[in-house]
Parts: sequence; C-alpha cells; structure tokens
Amino acid sequence: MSAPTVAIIMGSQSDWATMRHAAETLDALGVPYDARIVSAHRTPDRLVAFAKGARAEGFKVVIAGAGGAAHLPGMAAAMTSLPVFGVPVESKALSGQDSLLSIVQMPAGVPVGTLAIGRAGAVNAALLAAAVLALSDGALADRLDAWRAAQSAAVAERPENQDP
Ligand code: RP5
Repeated sequence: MSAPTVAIIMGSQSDWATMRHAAETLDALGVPYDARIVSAHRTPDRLVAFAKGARAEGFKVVIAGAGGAAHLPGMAAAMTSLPVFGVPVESKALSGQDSLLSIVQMPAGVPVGTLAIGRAGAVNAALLAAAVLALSDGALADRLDAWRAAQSAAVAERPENQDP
C-alpha cells in the first residue's frame, strides 16, 4: 500500500475502541493511514513532534480523537495547517459532552472540524478525510461514491418484524 495520507491520532489506548471505526472506514475506502497514540497531557513532546512534522511526513489530513479534557485536536490544529477533524470520545463521567465541548469551541483562527460524539463521529471523520483527498484523486472519488451507493442500497424499504 502507498504511504499513509491520513493520520489518526488518539489520546489513549482506550480511545481505540472508538477510533478503530475511523480506521475501518478508511480501510473500506482504500485510504492508507497511520494510527498513533499521541496524548496532549501525557505525551506533550510527542504531540509537538507529530503536529509540527505531520505535513513533512506526507500526511494530508489529521483525524484526532480524545475524551474528557480533550485538548488533542485543538493543540494539533495549533501546530499544523493541515485539516484537522476532531472526534469527541464518549467519556465515562459525562458521556462525551465534556469531550465535545473541549473540541468544538475553538477560537477564530485555529479550526477543528468537530464531529459527533463516539462511533458516528469517527466514521464521519474518515468519510470527510476521504472527501478531502478525493478532491485530487478521481479513483478515490469513485470509491467514495460507490460506498455511499452501497449504503443507500442496504437500507430496506420497510422495517422487519412488524407487528401484524
Ligand atoms: C484522554 O483521556 C483520552 O483521550 C481518553 O479519552 C481519556 C481517558 O484516558 P485513559 O485514562 O483511558 O488512558 O486523554
């Protein structure tokens, strides 16, 4: 496979249960990625090295997932002008509302494209990353269209197991 163009970073191993859905979606679309644990709080030096070097490493989009006091997407966006999509991971204490509010309310000038809490956000971050890359990759645009067509085709006309 070619060099990864998407970086999936997350604050903790515990975030992988959510962020693997972004990875699986990119797998389905044939988009190469690299998934790494990069904590804003526990490994700040790793975050600085990653974010400052991300473009030179060949990444074109960053997906950043974190929970609780979720500074990771915003701090990454502060140190790279690559597009950053933030995924609020569902936290135990506050069901991810803390994560969402930590990520979404960025000050003007440092954008983070913030997704929904949890799996939906992880899947959609991957789809948005693919859409960005598809702007300059016609084959990927075709695969993205096919993915969406398959999703539509999988929706039944009527619900099963209806009461008579
Ligand atoms: C955040 O703290 C991580 O993104 C994770 O969602 C949360 C909890 O981390 P662990 O205590 O499970 O490592 O930094």
